Amino acid sequence: MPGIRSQFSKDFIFGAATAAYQIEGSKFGGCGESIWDHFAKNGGTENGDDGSLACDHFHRFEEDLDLLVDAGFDAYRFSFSWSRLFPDGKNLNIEGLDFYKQLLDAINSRGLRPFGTAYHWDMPQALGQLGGWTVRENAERFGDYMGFIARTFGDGLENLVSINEPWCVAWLSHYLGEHAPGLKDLNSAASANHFVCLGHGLGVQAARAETAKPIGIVLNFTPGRVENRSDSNISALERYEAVTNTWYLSAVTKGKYPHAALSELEPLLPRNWQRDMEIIRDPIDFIGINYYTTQMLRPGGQGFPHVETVDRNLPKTDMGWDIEPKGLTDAINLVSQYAPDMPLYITENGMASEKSISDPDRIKYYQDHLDVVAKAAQTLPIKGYFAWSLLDNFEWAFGYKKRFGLVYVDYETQQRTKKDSFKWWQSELVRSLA
Ligand code: GCO
Repeated sequence: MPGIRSQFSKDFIFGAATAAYQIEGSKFGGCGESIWDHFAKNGGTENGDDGSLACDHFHRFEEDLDLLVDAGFDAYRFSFSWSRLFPDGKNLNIEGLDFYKQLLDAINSRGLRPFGTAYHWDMPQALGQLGGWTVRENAERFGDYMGFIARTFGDGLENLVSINEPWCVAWLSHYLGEHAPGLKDLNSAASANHFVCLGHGLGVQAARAETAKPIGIVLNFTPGRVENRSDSNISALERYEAVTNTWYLSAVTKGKYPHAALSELEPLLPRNWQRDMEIIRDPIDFIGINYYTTQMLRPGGQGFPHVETVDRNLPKTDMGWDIEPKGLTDAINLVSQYAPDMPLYITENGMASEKSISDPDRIKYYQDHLDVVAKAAQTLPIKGYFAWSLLDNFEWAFGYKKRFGLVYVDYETQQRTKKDSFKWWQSELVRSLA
């Protein structure tokens, strides 16, 4: 019986994804304090959990890479920790440099294709203290940092992503207060919404000067739904889409912010923001799509974009997120409207489940979402799919309570155990080769 690969073109890439702070262990190797260590210390996370030990991947990366090979994956998506490389935001940490050199060698020597991300949320706290993403100087520092990544590691990478999920970096962290630095302030969110885009643009320019490898961005999408197309529902949906799904997409592909959000945020944007839009839309080579869920909305709620979510009778993940594979089709179509012909990757997709080793719910989630991707890939340039995540890991504000892994991690012993979903991937990918 043919496996999953038979539904895709021969060069379609399958991989799994992780992020530095969620797995490495920030107490090792001269890593500096990041905004996430600081946020955790100040009560921002469940149980006070933090990434100081996480999955101890810093010491166990060889074993973890063997798991990827064992599952039959082609590629590994990981991130560089800004705080490990530049603990004080300025000076290079040689131990950090050596760690990523070893990691890249170990990925390449196994024949895995390394998809690197410059920023998956662990800004050095020293820069957080200077205003984090709400100030221009840090967008400029990010540009320099990404240039460093491209210069130092570009040869060993398949491609390089600037920023993972700018919506989380800016909106979730500065307006909804759920991620570091935990602000609930529209002014800060508006500044961060612009400077994260500028950081991306400066990073792309700096990296372009250092490497010929493809450079892109990873955006997350949570398509909105409304119960009917009344005028008030439609305008609520437009405001929500503009701030959640199209702000960054439109900025990087067209150099414009969407009107339905700009109308409210413009007075709060940094002075002369318009002058940065050319940098922000500097051409990129691919877009990564992260997709987990959709939301049913209605007008209301406090604060911009003046919507509230409505509970639906859909199956839910352990995060409480509705499972709706069609949302991934919508996300793909949205991106391809803004960027026709742009190579796309599904850079994250997966679910939290409270089940430990036997996780049939997760297998079904992957099957249903892969079906959707296979259909879209018949007509659109979708080049690969990455499961989130290889390992159970530090799920940000939820600490270690939520498990997204294909591999179960016992956080006491650091023992890794393959879940059924891991074995499902393995049988699909191996069967495909037969
Ligand atoms: C992301 C996140 C991951 C999360 C995952 C599940 O890029 O969204 O980066 O780090 O763990 O999304 O919430």
